[in-house]
Amino acid sequence: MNTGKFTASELMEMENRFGAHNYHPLPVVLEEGKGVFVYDVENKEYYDFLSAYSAVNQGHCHPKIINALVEQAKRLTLTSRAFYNNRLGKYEQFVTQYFGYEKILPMNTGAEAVETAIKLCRKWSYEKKGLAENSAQIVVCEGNFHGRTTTIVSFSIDPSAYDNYGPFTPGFIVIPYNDADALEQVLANNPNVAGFLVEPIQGEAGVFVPDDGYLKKCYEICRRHNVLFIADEVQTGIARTGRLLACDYEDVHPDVLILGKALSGGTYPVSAVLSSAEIMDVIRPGQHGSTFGGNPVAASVGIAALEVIRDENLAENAFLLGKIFREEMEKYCQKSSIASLVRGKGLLNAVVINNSTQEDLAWDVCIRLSENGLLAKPTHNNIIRFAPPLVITEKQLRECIEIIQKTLDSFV
Ligand code: IF1
Repeated sequence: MNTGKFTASELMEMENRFGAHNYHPLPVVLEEGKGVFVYDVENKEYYDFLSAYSAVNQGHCHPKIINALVEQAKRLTLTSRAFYNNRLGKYEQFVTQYFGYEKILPMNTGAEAVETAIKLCRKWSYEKKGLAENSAQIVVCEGNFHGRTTTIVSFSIDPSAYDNYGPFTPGFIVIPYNDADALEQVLANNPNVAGFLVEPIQGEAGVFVPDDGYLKKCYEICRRHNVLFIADEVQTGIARTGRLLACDYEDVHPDVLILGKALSGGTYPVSAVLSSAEIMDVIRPGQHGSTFGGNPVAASVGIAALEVIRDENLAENAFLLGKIFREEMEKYCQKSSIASLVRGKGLLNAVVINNSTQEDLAWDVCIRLSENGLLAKPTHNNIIRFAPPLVITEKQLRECIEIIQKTLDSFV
């Protein structure tokens, strides 16, 4: 029977009892992952359609990335940036060439990279654009999600993200998403705007894809007003949406690019800010940093993770399979009374559940999906995000579409 192993309910009880209640997880306790699959403590297999919020694009425990992690961990893990290490320079050269930038500033989490971009933008605006001290404004969008720090939640419009966390950091202007005219107006009327921080697709908002041309228009407006176009591709980047970057769809090369999550294939916290030398050089020694940022393990893992994306053609796979997913789900939604619509790009998709008869129906759908061997999580009550690892095959995807449709059918 139970040979010293904890049961699922014991493990959940421990988290509930000793952990802060800042999450409400689905009642599934995982202990292994391989490719598109995760396994719970009873060895039940699931397709992972969350991919750790798009961090595990390369699939769970990708052997090449794990090998880079383990081999480097055996040699040297951390030096701090007080000294050089033999991995960082190679990584910095590799990443900048990979994404077409001159400079990278390495951090760990997505939120730290966003914070770094904000600081970089402000400093640039004082030292290059010539704004008066402490006057810089950064324009952000309604429905944004950029992380959890006090400054970042200062410009969230989601009460659960900011309620009772004040006082808040000033210096942000919120405009509607997917509205280039609103950006034009605010820049035309406000000479103190330093940057525009935007998600190419809003993930947390429910996978909200803006109109074609929106990013390009915004980029051009920023150019005209000498405002930095800052793309948060923490979630959309690294092949998730069917191109290496979601901005690639519109040939937009952000002035400042923010990456995280899949930059390590989900094996380690690795994030980065990329930019031109002219912008990045405003930060000089001692003016920004991190104990762990740019450590040798992160550097080794980062190279391996990006090589996997390229060598396994994961952007193409996400593009093709994403099309199939939306085509099949669109057909299904047309005749379903509980699935209203599907939207997304590449393998970042969401299905909107008709919750008019039961408010938390999406939660129940996700519970039943897990019973049927597929993990997904609801967001905003009635939206289910479907984002499998990009290594998924067409055959597997079609099997998953069937699981999803059968599960939805069981609620009619
Ligand atoms: C949580 C969502 C996903 C992000 C973008 C920065 C960050 C994130 C565009 C910060 C993080 C997260 C964090 C996670 C849930 C998650 C999420 F549902 F909230 F929106 F992915 F869909 N920019 N996204 O999406 O990165 O500091 O977390 O490394 O529970 O907060 P981080």
